[in-house]
Amino acid sequence: MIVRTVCLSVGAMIAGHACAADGRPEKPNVLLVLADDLGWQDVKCYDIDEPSPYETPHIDGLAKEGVMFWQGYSPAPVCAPARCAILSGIHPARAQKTNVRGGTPPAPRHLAASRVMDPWQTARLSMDETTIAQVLQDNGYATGHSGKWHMNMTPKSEPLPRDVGFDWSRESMGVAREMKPNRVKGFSSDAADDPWKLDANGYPKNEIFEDAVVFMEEHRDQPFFLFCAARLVHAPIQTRSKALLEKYCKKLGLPFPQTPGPIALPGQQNPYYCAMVEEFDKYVGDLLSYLDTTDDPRWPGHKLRENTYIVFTSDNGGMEQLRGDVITDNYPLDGGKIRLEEGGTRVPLIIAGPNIPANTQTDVMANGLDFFPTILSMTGTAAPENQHFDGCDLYPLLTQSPQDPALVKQQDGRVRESMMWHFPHGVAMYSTLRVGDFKLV
Ligand SMILES: [Ca+2]
Ligand SMILES: [Ca+2]
Repeated sequence: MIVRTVCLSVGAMIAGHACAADGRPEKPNVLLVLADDLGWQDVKCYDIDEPSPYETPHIDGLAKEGVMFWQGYSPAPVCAPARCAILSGIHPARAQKTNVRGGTPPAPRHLAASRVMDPWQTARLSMDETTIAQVLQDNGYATGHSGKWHMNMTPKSEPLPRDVGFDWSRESMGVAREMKPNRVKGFSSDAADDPWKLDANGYPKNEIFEDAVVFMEEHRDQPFFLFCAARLVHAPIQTRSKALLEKYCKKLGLPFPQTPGPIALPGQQNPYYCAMVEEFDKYVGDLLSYLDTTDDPRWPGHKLRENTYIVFTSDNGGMEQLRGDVITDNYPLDGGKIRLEEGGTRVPLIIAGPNIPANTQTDVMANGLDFFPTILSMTGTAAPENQHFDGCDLYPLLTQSPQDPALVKQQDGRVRESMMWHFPHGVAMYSTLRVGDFKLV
């Protein structure tokens, strides 16, 4: 066990890492929690129009402990390219990784109806790119991944998490495995052998978040980086908790569904999805509670939370509809997942941790591409030589003046004034460019 109670590095002090005054170990932990398809209006503290029935007390609480971005963006409107961009810091267009499926020769979409071809794209994280996990691993961090991966062409193909810098990885479906025989039957019970056994509060066991806690418990005696990639609140739209489904049916004034058919009510009135959002929030709360209550072996007398940065976001905007189910509503944003309008790319984003002011909101633009350089600054880790970053280091913004856009600088030193997205797929085949308060589609 390594116990550091004194500041070891003048360099770390210069970089703004308080360690002399309070004895905090110089390499803080980093927890990156990535939701799947959680929309900008799906978290209560972001809900600005017609109030949704969703309850997210733990994420709302996290927002009160750090900086809440109103203009946080994902790098892409769908899962895989956003995930690759977050881990590599490379824009999906530069990486030629712009969609979920690919890696095969382009072909016309339809021989008669639509002869347009999508451009070739890799369908996976490039083995030539360096990930944030690799760089932190080289700097002495234990690096862990739990949950969804989805950065390879097929579930077993390269790169797997261990190929790109994760020491420890447990991939699983958690509660997202499709319910059998359907979503109004096959609820969880409290039987010991139920893989989704209900806990004392009625929430189903979710392997992804339990694995995340196992990783932290096994590695808390050294600095750690944990990438917890949830599968909530992605389809299948279902909940294994009958009580939660009943709760939201009641809240919405709906009868308990007798058949698994689609819920077509407009807005944010899908009781299955309501339950999923609450479950997701509860599991995030479990991680926060672990950090809040667990001693930091590297910093006697302190809890892990005091020396852990938490980055919370979603991989793309909310999925509004699927097979007749109205899932959620990103309004007042336009569109949702798979589209480049704001609803497909704007996401909840909260960052908290040492030296970051609590209860702070900002309108400064941020992007998942920023996490790599930001985490390097948080951890005092040097960037690899010749590493290109398409995002910006948010650390000066977060720690000095979270409302000052002039603190967000590109790798070339210029203040960031624009962001672009590239999605040459689907019916629209488009790019979008945001400059200041304008957006060109
Ligand atoms: Ca709403
Ligand atoms: Ca997603």
